[in-house]
Amino acid sequence: AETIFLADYTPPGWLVEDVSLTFRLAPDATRVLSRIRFRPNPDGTQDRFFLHGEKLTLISARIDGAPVTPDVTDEGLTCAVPDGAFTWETEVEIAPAQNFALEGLYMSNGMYCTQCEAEGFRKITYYPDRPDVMATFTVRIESDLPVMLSNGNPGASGPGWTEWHDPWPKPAYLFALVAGDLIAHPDSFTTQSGKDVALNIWVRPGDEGKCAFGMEALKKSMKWDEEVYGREYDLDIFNIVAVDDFNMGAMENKGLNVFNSSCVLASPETSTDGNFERVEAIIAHEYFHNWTGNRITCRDWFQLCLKEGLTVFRDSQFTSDMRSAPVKRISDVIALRARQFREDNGPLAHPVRPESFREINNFYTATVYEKGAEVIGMLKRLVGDEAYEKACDLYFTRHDGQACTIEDWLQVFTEATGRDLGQFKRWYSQAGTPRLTLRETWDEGTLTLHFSQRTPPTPGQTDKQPQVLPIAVGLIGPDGEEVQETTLLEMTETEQSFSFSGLGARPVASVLRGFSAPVILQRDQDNADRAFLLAHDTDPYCRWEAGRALAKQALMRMITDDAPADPAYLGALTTLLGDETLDPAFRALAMALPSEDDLAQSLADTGHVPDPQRIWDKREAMRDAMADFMPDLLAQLFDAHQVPGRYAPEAAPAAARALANSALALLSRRDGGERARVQYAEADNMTQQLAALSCLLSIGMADDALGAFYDQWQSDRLVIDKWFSLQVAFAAPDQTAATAARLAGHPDFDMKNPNRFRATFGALAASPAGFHHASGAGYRLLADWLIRLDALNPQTTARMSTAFETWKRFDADRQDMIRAELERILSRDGLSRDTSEMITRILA
Ligand code: DPP
Ligand code: ZN
Repeated sequence: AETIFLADYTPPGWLVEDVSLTFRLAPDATRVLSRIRFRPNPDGTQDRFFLHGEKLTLISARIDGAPVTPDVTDEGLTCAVPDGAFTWETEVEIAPAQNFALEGLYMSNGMYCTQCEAEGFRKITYYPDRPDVMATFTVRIESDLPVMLSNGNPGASGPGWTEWHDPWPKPAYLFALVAGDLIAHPDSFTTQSGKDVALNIWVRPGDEGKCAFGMEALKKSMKWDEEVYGREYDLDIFNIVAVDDFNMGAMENKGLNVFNSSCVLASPETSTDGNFERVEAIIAHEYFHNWTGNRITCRDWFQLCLKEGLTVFRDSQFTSDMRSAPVKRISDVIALRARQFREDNGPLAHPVRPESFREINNFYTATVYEKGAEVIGMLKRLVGDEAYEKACDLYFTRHDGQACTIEDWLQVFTEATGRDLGQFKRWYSQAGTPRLTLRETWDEGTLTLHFSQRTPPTPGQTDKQPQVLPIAVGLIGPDGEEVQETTLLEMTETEQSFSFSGLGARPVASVLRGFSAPVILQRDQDNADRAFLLAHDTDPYCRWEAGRALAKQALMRMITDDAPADPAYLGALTTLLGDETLDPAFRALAMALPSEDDLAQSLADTGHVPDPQRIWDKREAMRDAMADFMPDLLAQLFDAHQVPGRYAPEAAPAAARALANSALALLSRRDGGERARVQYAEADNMTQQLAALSCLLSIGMADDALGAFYDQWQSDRLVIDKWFSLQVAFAAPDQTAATAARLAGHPDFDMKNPNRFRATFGALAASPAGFHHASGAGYRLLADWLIRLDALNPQTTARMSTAFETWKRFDADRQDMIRAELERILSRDGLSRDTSEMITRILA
């Protein structure tokens, strides 16, 4: 298939007035009848009438009631059509039970379900499947299943049929249909203007007890969007459905969100604190799409960040308001570095708004989502909160009901603020992570910060222009008092200096506060200044970052010079951990070491060839050193942060558990697993149970607990996913691949279920020492399974092929082995467009 370019965009030749669909559901032969009213688009040309359609059996087609014979190919059909408006009708047949790609209409445990973003609707019927064609939909579903749902408001129904009508024009990617034997967890919400909205979370029988938390999250999200963005819900009903087989996290279909069950179901017994937080965030994310995505959608798929970057930014604001803002910010930075920086610094680097693709599913990336959200955050920081609100209001009023571009989004900011955003726009077009270098000079009461910025070349982009960098800075005096509050420096040049004068004694600069721009800050700072900031910085992100820099420095020296664990780092950490004024969640974050992947990247950046096994060994050695250095403090932290009483998933008790369990992980290295065994036996919630199991696994003493865990939870799919992934994650590096291979032979392994596949092979890919083991077993195993999965589910296969994206960091032997595996995958007959695009880009 050919490459599609942003520059080639042309408006659709015909627009759709409205659509009526009838579904006669049957697993192997579903009939879909469509009635679509087309009219010529005055802004387009009517030279060729083309409708997308894939894997459809065309039964009949009519124009204004008269049969026609279109030209049908693998990708769609063309047909001679009359001038002016006309009504198009087709009947097609599809086989949802044979659809393992999980795009279009498919089946999951006997339930019918759809996924149409980005281009799944064309597997349901012939249609102009592009987001700039928006229409109202009326849907009739015929089946003998008790529950039949679609977008919008419910219409008439009778025995064996139900109708739905969605009054809001939408693109086809927001279409959804669900039918099955489902149970509702019902509730309601009254909007700010007094409209009652019926709410339901629909689940399979047996999962009813896992809906209450998601429902509360939904109501909080609805209220928050009214209060913070002035956005009210616009239908009589909002349905969420949990489905076990799903490629992504969730999908914001108008009025009928479909969720991977792992992102909506939650109960104290089966879900961890992390799961609860994730459910809350994803429910909010999908709900917020109702305005940023649905009411205002994307003109074309190159504009994906228009809805995703903005909606991720909105859900992070929501989480910050519901929980701890500093902890959310630090967690987001960790995730950004782990996923987006990795992508931005490898062969898959692409701009936030890509300019070409072969398969759009491959661009649902950390860059589009997370860097896209960072770009919104920078914009808000640069224009200020008030102007941000004004610009958003203008966006919502001006573009309601439209399919928009990044230009439309930036234009409302230009108008609201009078700012020229020309240079800022580079954040959307230039790939790669800027390196921001800082040098400081001090001269008689004046501190000058000399910055320079440079973005390394990325595929297809060799020359980079300077970007607008908002750099938040504060100054801390030698006595630990802040002498300069946070101020925003705006860097626009390649090199630029900023001075602070009238200072008594030389302060320590706290730079990039709140992680004010998604850059890699390179700063020659000595450990004394880092320790000082760790002790005194008023900005939680910079404070955490100072500790991380100390830890990283210490680990790098252990890896490159065989240095012992740095006592200065251990001492500074001990002081921080013992500071009872600090949020336990913050302390838990401070205790976590830089990841293996992070260290590998830093080693590669500084001219070393990372050895994954050595990185693993030295991180283990550091954790042993931590356990040895502060045994009493750890025991005290563990005891003092036990949470009595009934489990609650709120931020405060979760923070206490996070700190206690971080302490437990280190304590277990010295107590033979004694505390973990007690905790495992007494746990009445999954957070405590899983933390204890992890500790036992990490010291190789989990055999009994693993068996007991399986016996206890074998009927709970989501918990058994954890059982699969933990065993791989905690295997010794020389056992990782063998463990994943063994689990893939377990009767509960089902490659058709993306969650189970990811639990097993995602965990392999996320264990660098095991995946990159010198034997090459990890590479071979993953390649074998990617080849198998590609025949069924290209989207998940392509996503998981990113496991190989860091390959050029490693030594020649590893590179040779990886290249051989990638070429083996690429040489397969019938390899999907998704996977072939990814492997080709990774190899390039
Ligand atoms: N649009 C979805 C989301 O990010 C992904 N398919 O919410
Ligand atoms: Zn989204």
